Amino acid sequence: MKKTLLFTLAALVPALATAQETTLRLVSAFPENQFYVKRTIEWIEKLNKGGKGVLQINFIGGPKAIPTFEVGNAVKTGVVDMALTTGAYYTNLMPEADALKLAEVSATDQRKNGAFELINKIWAEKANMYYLARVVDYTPFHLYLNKKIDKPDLTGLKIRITPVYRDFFQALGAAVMTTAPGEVYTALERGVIDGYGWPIHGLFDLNWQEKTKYRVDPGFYNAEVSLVVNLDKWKGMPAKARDYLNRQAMDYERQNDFWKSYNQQETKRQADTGIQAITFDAATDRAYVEKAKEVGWAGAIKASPQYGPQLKKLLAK
Ligand code: 173
Repeated sequence: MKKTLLFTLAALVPALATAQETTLRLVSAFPENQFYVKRTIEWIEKLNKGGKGVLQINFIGGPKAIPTFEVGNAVKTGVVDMALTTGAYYTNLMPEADALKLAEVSATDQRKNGAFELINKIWAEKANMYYLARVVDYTPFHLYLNKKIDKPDLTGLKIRITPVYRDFFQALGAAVMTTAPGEVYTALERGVIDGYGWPIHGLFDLNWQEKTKYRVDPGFYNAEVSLVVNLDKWKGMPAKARDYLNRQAMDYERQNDFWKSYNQQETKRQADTGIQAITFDAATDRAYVEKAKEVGWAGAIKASPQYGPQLKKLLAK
């Protein structure tokens, strides 16, 4: 009897230990061969190595698993537990998501000035998400073109967008078309678009340099890519797993200075491959960037009269 009990206990202990291990299913809204995803997969590998018995992340895939613009809803409803995505891809859940591109305050400072708490209040209320960490920062967006312009006037041009660029490019006179990143190459190849909005980096991941002639300088806004977690999952997992995930995500976010040097390299790589910079005079540059900011916040406040002004107070300079 005693022996049997001991035997049973001995058999149960490891089972209990593994039962405590949390596994999170993560998808990426960006294509799998893209650098953000490669970087995140490396992060996951490290997390999994140190997280045995506590937490494991299972990378499910990119837009082939869940289409780019449906990833937000998949996190909200718990179809997946976590995602690597950007706010522009889930404005269907909440217009506020796209305001993070307007941040002139780094993620590190957003954690200090209350922005992080505000974001989490809104994300919880509207998207059932925990906003875990911002893993791209210090990165401007640019307009890339295949037709030359000599002033910031996009009349007659068809430009690929996401919500990030819509108000700004329309204000410059463009006709716009929304696509996921995975459709840009084909749209360029077929001549369906004359250009597109995208960060200063990452053209080469998807071979867009083959189909791109010009980049308009200066850049504008601040590309945001983040890890978000289904809120029920976040709250329901053991404290140990949650703390570990949080610590690992903070480590990832703290590497954001990396983007500063990477962006310089990528700018050079674009020049080396023959992408020409279109530049204006200093006054036009200032007006261009100012206009981006102005229409960006006007759009954010119109879409969310409740939270737009609060976000502006904490994110803008
Ligand atoms: O697809 C996009 O152009 C876009 O909105 C975006 C946002 C953040 C990083 C990269 C792309």
